[in-house]
Amino acid sequence: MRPATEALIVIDVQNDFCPGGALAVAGGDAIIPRINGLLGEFPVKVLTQDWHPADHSSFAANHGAEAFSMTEMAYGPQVLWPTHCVQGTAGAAFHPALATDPGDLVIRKGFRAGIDSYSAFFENDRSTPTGLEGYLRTRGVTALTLVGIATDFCVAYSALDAARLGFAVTVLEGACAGIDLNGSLAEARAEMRAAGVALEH
Ligand code: VGL
Ligand code: ZN
Repeated sequence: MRPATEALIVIDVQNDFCPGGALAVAGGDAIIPRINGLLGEFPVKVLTQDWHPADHSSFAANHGAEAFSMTEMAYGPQVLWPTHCVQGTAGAAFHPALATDPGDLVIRKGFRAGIDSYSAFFENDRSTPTGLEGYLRTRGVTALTLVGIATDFCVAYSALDAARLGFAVTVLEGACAGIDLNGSLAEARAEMRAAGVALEH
């Protein structure tokens, strides 16, 4: 067992991000057995869930736009995604192979229609908090290991925010799956490295 100061953060292992889902990420389901094993090693375990209302502003269909095109939001550029992880749908549920019972906390994000939320810590304006920082700090956590989907979006944004907040951050890339949209994976890895995030396999 890892020390009491270490938390595992499992990002968005949901049906829509796995093969067959609305925003399927290649290999999204293949990482699940490893994650299930890791859940037994950490004293603090948090699962996140992307959780959008049907009228969410990150959905291309709500703009009459092509999926994976770009738009400009008040907080900066935003990818327009296929409709995914709509609250209460099967696509938003955790993948059935994921062992969710060991989780201490499920944190939902992206529930405000007007703003996307990749990070487990802040909305995409990088300032509206989800509350996860307070949860981790009040439990005495100082070091985080991040796994899940997608390496270059929700995992990377979470890792960068966590590093900025002063947590020691490791991303286990072998337990992550990436989207890789227009070089986003290489860019995310470079940004994480520059921020002092440890990229391990
Ligand atoms: C994610 C795109 C849209 C993710 C969530 O979990 O990385 N990506 N919503
Ligand atoms: Zn989303």
